[in-house]
Amino acid sequence: MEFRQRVDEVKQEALEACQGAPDSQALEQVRVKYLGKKGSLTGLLRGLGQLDPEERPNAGKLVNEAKAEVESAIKHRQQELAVMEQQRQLEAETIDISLPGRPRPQGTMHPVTIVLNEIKRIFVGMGYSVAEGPEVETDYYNFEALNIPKDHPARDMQDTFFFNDNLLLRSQTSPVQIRTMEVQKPPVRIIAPGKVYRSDSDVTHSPMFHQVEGLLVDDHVTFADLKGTLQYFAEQMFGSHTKTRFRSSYFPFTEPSAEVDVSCIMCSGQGCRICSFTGWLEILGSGMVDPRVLRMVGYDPDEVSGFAFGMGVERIAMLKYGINDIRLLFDNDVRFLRQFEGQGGCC
Ligand code: 2U9
Repeated sequence: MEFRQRVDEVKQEALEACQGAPDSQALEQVRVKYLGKKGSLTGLLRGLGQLDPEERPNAGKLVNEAKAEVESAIKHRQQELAVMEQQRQLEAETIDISLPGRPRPQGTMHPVTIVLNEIKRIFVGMGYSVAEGPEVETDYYNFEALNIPKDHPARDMQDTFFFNDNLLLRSQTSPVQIRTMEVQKPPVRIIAPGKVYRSDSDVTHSPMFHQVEGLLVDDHVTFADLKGTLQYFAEQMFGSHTKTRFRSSYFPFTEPSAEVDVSCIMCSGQGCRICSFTGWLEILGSGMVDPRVLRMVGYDPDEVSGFAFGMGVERIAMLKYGINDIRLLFDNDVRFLRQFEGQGGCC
């Protein structure tokens, strides 16, 4: 067979093999088979020596041209295969965005947070500001400024956690109101929500609980203002049919003082186990700010008067949701907490 024909045949065979290579691995085998060290086109170059000397240059040119054509065909096929392989990979890795997502477990609002937010909403709606202060307090702000001097029997009304003679964990949020009045002239209209601490623990008491106290000081503030404010609060908190009852009481920082009951939210005042068959539930304490407290912060009790009130948030939550053990509010058992799902809006 003539040399030119032999070169053509091998080249043709190589070009067809190139085109038929299904992937880059097969294409590499084609390259090795025809252009590798022991490849057939390389073999033809080596065989040039057996030709007549005058035929060699032409024959060499022919083989080199055939090699170049096959190399170019391999390159071309390589590009084609790269595109195809990428396409195949993209299809295999495609994310099905129509698949529904896996739902993540979502927390719920804690009942104390729900009630705390509700109390804030009601008083902010009446024009009160929210004030906060430190939980570690001095004896002066927690007791002295509230008309509870050392050795006063009222100091025994609650067991306080002391760090030393002067520093303590606040047993009420009243220091916040004292601090506010020290830096602000009347009118003052604030609520002070926050954690308070008392050495007390049973089904209705916890050593840490949340209080909201309120204070309003202005010209001509009367007990009637206090009654109207707390009646409105009770209706907003427990429903528009709720009645209130003011029973006279004693607090060192208010005079006169009153404990406030609402008509039982379980039996609407008919009498049931929850209200011990009285028809009433105690929800807070209140009174007119004692003139001595006003004087202590530099106010003139002949010029201004004020009312104050205080409530335990856990107690309100227990009444509102029928919870009979305060510890449920602190255990964080999800089976308990899930019962408040969907209440209190978004976190
Ligand atoms: C200032 C003046 C007066 C806040 C008040 C009460 C009555 C009260 C209790 C309710 C349940 C505490 O959490 S509880 O145990 N509080 O009965 N608190 S009047 O009076 C103030 C506060 C600040 C300057």
